[in-house]
Amino acid sequence: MLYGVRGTRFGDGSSTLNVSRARANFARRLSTFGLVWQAVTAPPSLTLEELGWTPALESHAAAHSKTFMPARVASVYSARVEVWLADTSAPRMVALRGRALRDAPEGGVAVGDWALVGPAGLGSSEVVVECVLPRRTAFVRQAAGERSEPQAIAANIDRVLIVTSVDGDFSTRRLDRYLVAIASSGAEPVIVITKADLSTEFGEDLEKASKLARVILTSARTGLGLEELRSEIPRGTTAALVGSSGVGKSALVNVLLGRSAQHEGAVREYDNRGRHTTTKRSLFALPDGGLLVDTPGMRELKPWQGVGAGDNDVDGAFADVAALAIACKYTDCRHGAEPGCAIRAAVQSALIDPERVASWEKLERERQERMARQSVFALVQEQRLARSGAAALRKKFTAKRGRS
Ligand SMILES: Nc1nc2c(ncn2[C@@H]2O[C@H](COP(=O)(O)OP(=O)(O)OP(=O)(O)O)[C@@H](O)[C@H]2O)c(=O)[nH]1
Ligand SMILES: [Mg+2]
Ligand SMILES: [Zn+2]
Repeated sequence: MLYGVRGTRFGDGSSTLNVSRARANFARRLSTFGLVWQAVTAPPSLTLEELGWTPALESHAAAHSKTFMPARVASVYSARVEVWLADTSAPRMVALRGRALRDAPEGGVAVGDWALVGPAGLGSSEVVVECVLPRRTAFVRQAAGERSEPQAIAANIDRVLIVTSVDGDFSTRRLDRYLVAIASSGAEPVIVITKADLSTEFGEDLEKASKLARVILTSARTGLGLEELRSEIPRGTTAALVGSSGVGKSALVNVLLGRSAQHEGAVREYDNRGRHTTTKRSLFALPDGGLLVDTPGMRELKPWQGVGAGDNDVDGAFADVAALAIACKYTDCRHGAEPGCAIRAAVQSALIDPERVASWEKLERERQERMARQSVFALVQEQRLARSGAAALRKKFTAKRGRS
């Protein structure tokens, strides 16, 4: 059955009325019981579709109890999340059930995830996340520090807006890194160059960036490029802002929202770097539709592609170089002194920038190291799941025996 809370029909089915009635009843109980969480990012009242709900999510939800309500994760606080429900402007702070935490998608529950929420127990006014629904897209990186594990930055996003400023942040190498991470996310990359009011010498950066992805030149001060940026986040879609600290991500959130919802931090005078002003990932609803995720500035971005997650993400971001590599005489060509190297030939005839080749080689080397580490991580996870599965079975068995 494919049905939205407000009775918006995605498809047809005989039990649709019951589903929407059950959900409506639960929605009423949600508004009668319990405290309403006063969040900074309080959304206007949005329909499920405006929140990004899709027929695919509806069919995932159909496998669960009809009384559960779909909710979009707007902020994550370890074992609790702030969620937005359809047709109410009151966000809720809810706990995650153990199994929702345990079965969370890759990199943990993230802003933008869709969850099903329900009462904590029979007649209880407390609401909990029962499960997190499978994601359509996700921007995942390797968690900061030495640990080799994934961290989901934003989920179910249509576009990742890679933000870089004209006042010294621009780096093609860094953009390459973001593009590799986005290649396996399922989302579309757009490069947003900010603070155009601060310089007139960004022509070269603009040209380099436009070879990598679509580019929008903006200024939060003069309003340059904001209409174009808005058109990237139409109603029912979600975009995430990512980039270094101080490049003006939160300033973009504020101008697009038309109010000062996020703190903007001054950049350091000597190197124009930011001071990591934003510390939480959070969701914002734009006045003319569309949802936007603001994220804290990243010091480093190490891409993460799940083991066995399909196409190689580095090749995805470097399709031009990867296509050349296929034409090398030897399949294990290291693109050094080997005869018949198509990449070296392309560099020599100025068909490709040697810097781009160097960037590809570095990211490809990193990918191979990362895949080796990730295989270890996947194995540890598997063992952990097997242990917790066995423990759950034992508990069930003991409980059954206790009853009989
Ligand atoms: N002149 C000018 N300044 C800007 C623009 N956008 C942002 N700024 C300033 O740049 C500084 C950093 O902006 P933020 O929006 O806090 O940067 P951020 O990317 O959110 O930084 P983190 O939260 O630390 O990741 C602030 O002082 C902003 O006011 C712009 O378009 N033009
Ligand atoms: Mg910020
Ligand atoms: Zn070669």
